[in-house]
Amino acid sequence: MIPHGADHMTVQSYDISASLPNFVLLFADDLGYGDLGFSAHPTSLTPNLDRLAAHGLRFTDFYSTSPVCSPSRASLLTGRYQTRSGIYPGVLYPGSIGGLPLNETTIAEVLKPLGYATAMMGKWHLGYGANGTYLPTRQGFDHYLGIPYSHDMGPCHNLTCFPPDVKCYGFCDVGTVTVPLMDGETITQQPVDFIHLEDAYSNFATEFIRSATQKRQPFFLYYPSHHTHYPQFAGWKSVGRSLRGPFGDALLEFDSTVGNILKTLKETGVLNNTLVFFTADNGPELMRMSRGGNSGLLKCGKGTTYEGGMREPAIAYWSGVIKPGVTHSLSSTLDILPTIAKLAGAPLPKVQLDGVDMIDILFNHGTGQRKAMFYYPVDPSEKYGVFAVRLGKYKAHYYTRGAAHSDTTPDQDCHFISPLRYHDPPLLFDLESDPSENYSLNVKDHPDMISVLQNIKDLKDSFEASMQFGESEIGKGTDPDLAPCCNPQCSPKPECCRCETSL
Ligand SMILES: [Ca+2]
Repeated sequence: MIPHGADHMTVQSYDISASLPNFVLLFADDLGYGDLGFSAHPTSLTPNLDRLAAHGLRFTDFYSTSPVCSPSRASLLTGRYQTRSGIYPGVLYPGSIGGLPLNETTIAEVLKPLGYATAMMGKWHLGYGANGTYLPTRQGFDHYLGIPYSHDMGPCHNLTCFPPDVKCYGFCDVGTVTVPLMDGETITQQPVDFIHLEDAYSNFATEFIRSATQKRQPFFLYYPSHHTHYPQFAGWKSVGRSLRGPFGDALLEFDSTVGNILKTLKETGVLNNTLVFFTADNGPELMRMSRGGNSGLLKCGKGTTYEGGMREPAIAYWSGVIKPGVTHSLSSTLDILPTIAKLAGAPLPKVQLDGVDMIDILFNHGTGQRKAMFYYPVDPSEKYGVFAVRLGKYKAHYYTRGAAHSDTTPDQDCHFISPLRYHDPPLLFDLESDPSENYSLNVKDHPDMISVLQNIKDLKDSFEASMQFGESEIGKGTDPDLAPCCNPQCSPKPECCRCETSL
C-alpha cells in the first residue's frame, strides 16, 4: 500500500499490498544525544539501535517538548504541547489525582477505529487515578504490561537491580507504595522484579506481534522503556557486558529487546510493512553522574531548556521503504501522531494539533513542514510563556535556568543554583555552526541578527496568542489512597502494599 497522501514519496522496492502498515514506537527514558553507539559514545553497546540507524533515517535535529517525563509523553501520544492537555508543571506521582484527560486522543485511539491491534509495555507516566482511571487501557491500548510511572517512584534500596543480588543504587522515593507491575489494570507484582522484567516485556512484544500477524491485523506497539532512567537495572543476559558499567548494561538490555522486536517482525513476515520509530523523552539526568546519561556535545541535560534537555537521538526505520540516510530537518515528537495518521489513512483528531506530518522527510529526504520549535520549561505558565524558540538554525533564549537534574557537570549554567534569568535581547545562537550553545550572537557585532530576532519574536507572539492552557492535571495534587496497592484493604499503608508473586 502506498501510504495515503504520500503520493510523491520515493519507494525503493516496497511490495504494494492492500495491508495497512504496522507501527512500532520505541521511546527511551532520560537518554542523551551522546549516549548511543551510533552517536559516538565510546563504551555504549547498542548493536540493534546502531543497525536501525545505519539502515534507517537518522534525525540530527529532533526534539521532545519537555525536559521531563510526563509532559513529554503527553505530547508524543497526542501531537499537542503539554500545556494544552494540562500535563504540567513537573510530572505525575503514584497518588496523583489527575492524568492525561480521557478526551485527549492518543495515537492508539487514532488507529483503533481502523482495526489496529494496540499494545504498550513499559513506562506510562500519564496517570493512574482512582481505580486506574488514567491507565493506558483507558486511552486506546488493548493490552498493557508495565509500570504506570517512573520506576524510582517507590522505595528501592532493598530491591535487586542486577543479578545475582546487587541492590538498586540509591533510595528512590520513600514514603509511597513500592513500584507495581500492571498487566492490563491488574497489579501482578508489587514490588516489581527488575531482574526478570525485560524478559517479560520482550515476550509480551513477541506474543503481541505474533498474535496480530496471525489474525492479519495491523498493529501498533508502543514501548517506552525504563532502563536508562535512575536506578538502572538489567537481567542476567546483560549484566556486566558493557564497558560502561550499570548505565551501559541497562542500555544494552533495552537494545536487546529492540533486537528481539526486529527479529519477530522479520520472522512474522511484516518487517517490510512496519515503520519502527525510535527516540527518547528528555535529556540525561546528569545529577546521577556516571550513572546518568550523556548529552554529548549539547549543553546541559534533563530539566533545562538548553539543547541537552530536549534534543534527542531519533531514527525512522522501514525496511525497503525509507531510504537510509541522515536528515537535518527540524522534527519533534509532536509530529509522530500526524505522520502515523497519514500513513494509516486515519482522520486527525478534531482538536488543535501542534504536530505536522513528516512524510516529506521520511520518503523524499525533504526539508519537511516544521519551521520552528518552542521550548517550555518544566513548569510552563502563561506569565513566562516559552523559554526559548528555534526558528530554522537559530535559537533564541528569552529565559534560562539551571535544574537539579543537571547538577554536577562542570558547566554551572546547568545547575540548580543558576537562577531564572530574563534575556533582553534574547541570547541568540546559530545551532548549525554552534550546536553546543557556546557563542551567543551579539546584535552589535551581527546587525543582520536584528531581523532574525524580530522574526522569532513575531512567531513567539503568534504561538503564545494561540496557546490555550488546559487546566493543570498535576496541580490537582495527590491523594496517597490513590497509589496502586495490590492489597487495597490492607493496613498500614503504604508498607502493606506488597504481594508475593512471580512472573
Ligand atoms: Ca524521562
